[in-house]
Amino acid sequence: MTPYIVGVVVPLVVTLILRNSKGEKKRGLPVDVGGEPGNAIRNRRFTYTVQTAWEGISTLAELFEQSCKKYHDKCFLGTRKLISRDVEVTEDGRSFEKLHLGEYEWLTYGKTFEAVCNFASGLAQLGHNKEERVAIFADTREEWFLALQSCFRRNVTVVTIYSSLGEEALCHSLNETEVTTVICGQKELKKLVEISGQLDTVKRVICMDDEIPSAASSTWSITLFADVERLGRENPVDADLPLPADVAVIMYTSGSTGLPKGVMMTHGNILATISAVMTIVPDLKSNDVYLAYLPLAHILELAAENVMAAVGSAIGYGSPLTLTDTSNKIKKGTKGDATALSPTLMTAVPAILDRVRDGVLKKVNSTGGLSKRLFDLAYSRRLSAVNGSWLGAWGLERILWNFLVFKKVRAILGGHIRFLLSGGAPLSGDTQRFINICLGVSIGQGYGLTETCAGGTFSEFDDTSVGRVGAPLPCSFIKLIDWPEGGYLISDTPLPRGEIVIGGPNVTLGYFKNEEKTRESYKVDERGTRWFYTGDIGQFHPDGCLEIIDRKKDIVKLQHGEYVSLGKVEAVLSVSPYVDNIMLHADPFHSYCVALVVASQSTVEDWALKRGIAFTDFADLCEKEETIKEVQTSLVKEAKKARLEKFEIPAKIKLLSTPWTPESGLVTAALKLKRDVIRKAFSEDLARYLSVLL
Ligand SMILES: *[C@@H]1O[C@H](CO)[C@@H](O)[C@H](O)[C@H]1NC(C)=O
Ligand SMILES: *[C@@H]1O[C@H](CO)[C@@H](O)[C@H](O)[C@H]1NC(C)=O
Ligand SMILES: *[C@@H]1O[C@H](CO)[C@@H](O)[C@H](O)[C@H]1NC(C)=O
Ligand SMILES: *[C@@H]1O[C@H](CO)[C@@H](O)[C@H](O)[C@H]1NC(C)=O
Ligand SMILES: CC(=O)N[C@H]1CO[C@H](CO)[C@@H](O)[C@@H]1O
Repeated sequence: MTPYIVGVVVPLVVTLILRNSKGEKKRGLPVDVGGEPGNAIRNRRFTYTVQTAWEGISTLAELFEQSCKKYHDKCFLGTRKLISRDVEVTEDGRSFEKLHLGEYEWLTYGKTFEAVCNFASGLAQLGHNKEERVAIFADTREEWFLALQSCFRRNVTVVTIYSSLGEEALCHSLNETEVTTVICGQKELKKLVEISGQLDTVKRVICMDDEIPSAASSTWSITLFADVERLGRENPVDADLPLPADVAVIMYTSGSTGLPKGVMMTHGNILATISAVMTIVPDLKSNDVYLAYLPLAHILELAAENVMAAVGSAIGYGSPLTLTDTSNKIKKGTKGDATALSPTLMTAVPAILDRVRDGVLKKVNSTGGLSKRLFDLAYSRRLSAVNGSWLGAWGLERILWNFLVFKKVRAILGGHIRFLLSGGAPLSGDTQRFINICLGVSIGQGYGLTETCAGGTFSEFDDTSVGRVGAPLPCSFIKLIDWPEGGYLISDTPLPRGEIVIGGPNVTLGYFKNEEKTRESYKVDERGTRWFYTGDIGQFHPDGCLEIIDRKKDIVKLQHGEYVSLGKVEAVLSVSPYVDNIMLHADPFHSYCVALVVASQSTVEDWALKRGIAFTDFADLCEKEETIKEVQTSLVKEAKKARLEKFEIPAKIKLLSTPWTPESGLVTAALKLKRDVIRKAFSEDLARYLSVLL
């Protein structure tokens, strides 16, 4: 056994609870760590950072092999067979693809291991040297996971790329990592063909689908996934297992500025994270069923699927567009993934949970009458019960309401969900409560970054508070450090505040081929612990839980020294019904800020009609002095309500008529503002507005 690996198995005994004087459960405890001075907290159950939860296991390849032997005959990976693909045309002439999917078909752990060994051998037979990198560029599916594990068995580093990534970013990632083999689906292969002229290093493509598009390029060879497996079966090659410090994955993340950066993760990094997640999900067992549909190119999903594989659970694959019976791509009258699978565990991003909530509310509203009143009553009764304590919320009344009202809601996700893991962005308190109550499940909310291998904090399943992201994971120390320029100090009262710094074995090696950026954000202290500087601002609650309150980049110091938190002000102003989107702009050379406001067409036009204001089109309306004045008055009203300072209220606004969409490049796929891009696109307006007021 390698000396620094500590085997820890944590029985989830919830009864072991430390309480502070107020009777509040302590979830994180202060810890003395090295490095920059600050206020550091660790997980309450661990005095050190966890590296592996399995004795003698130090890489993902070993963990996978152990699981496949232990759970040999159990179902592992499940995929639905396509029965038919139809095109439905709506009344207004738009056409939609509708799928009819069959029941799940399963590979056992034993068969999966065979497939992985075969594919790994096949890859070697195709001529892929293990020093060269493989890119996986596809939607989440069974073959993705098989390809990943195959590469791990041969110590081949995998480059992961979001299947929705744009051409420039795709070229950049493949080129920078000198990938020679790309494993992708038919849809992604078409994208590759379009940029084939710029891909100097790619020699071979392995296509997961049976059909290869006819326009394929001749500069590389194309082989079917199944053929690689067959080739390997006929010509087996010995495994070449990696060491914990070998790079397992280079994960390209779509940043909100510039080209994506590749984060290098070792086997040790990912193992530390999944060991930590193991201790978070209550009672994880081999009879759990997990619905996999988020992008595997995201660390949250990659870690989650590896956790499931480690405990012998079944993983059923689906997609966001086929999730429920009423999902866009599901043929009417046939089953969505969740109903076909009846999962017990899921991961989700807030956008998807918001969608579930809106869908349920819409349905309840449209039925109206008694059932709506019953739903509202049940919801408010449960809300006041849950508000106190989640654990105390059991009882006869709960069972009754579940039977009468919430059973149907629960059926949307298959009826058996017991735990949801949410990450990627903060979840609104409303949605969290809604899911708690209507689905009757607890949500674990995590905060972490690709750079920390998703390690960071995690809210425990019995934590009923909203708006916080929990205590440190067992694999992480969380430290707040002073940021005097931004006005956040660890000596602040009532709660210590500062920049969030994450340390531990989970912290990744840095950015691939980017020493400068790596040095900016990573530091190793005198005790050898790696720390990542997140740029997020947080505060610690007395029970050791973290709350994210701001982002360093989004804070600007004005001419007279006041600080404006752009995100905070935008959140306040966007409550105005006239605002569809808003970006605040400020710089150190002026004493006030200005804003770009994308107007909400329906509200602004309604207002204009009521006032009898004539206009030729919406763009024209947005130019009008009186419209701008009306919107600005509304912004000032919201600002006063939220008690913003005078210098935080935009002195002048530009009203825009065209929405900001991911296609326009002004916001990310998750609809976050790309400030730099927007600033550039509207630089003249911004400069003029700032100078006019001088
Ligand atoms: C794994 O691959 C890397 C990169 O090619 C290499 O540096 C390392 O030595 C390999 N590990 C083993 C155990 O062979
Ligand atoms: C690919 O990388 C090389 C250097 O590694 C660079 O010279 C070339 O311009 C890059 N090509 C593209 C298309 O980015
Ligand atoms: C449902 O109705 C309530 C008021 O009864 C309203 O607040 C809510 O926005 C409606 N939700 C949807 C999704 O229509
Ligand atoms: C829930 O508790 C908070 C404070 O703990 C309180 O402000 C709120 O009104 C409560 N909501 C309900 C529905 O009881
Ligand atoms: C895999 C990896 O990076 N492991 C490192 C985790 O951190 C400890 C010290 O905190 C190092 O000793 C390990 O090498």
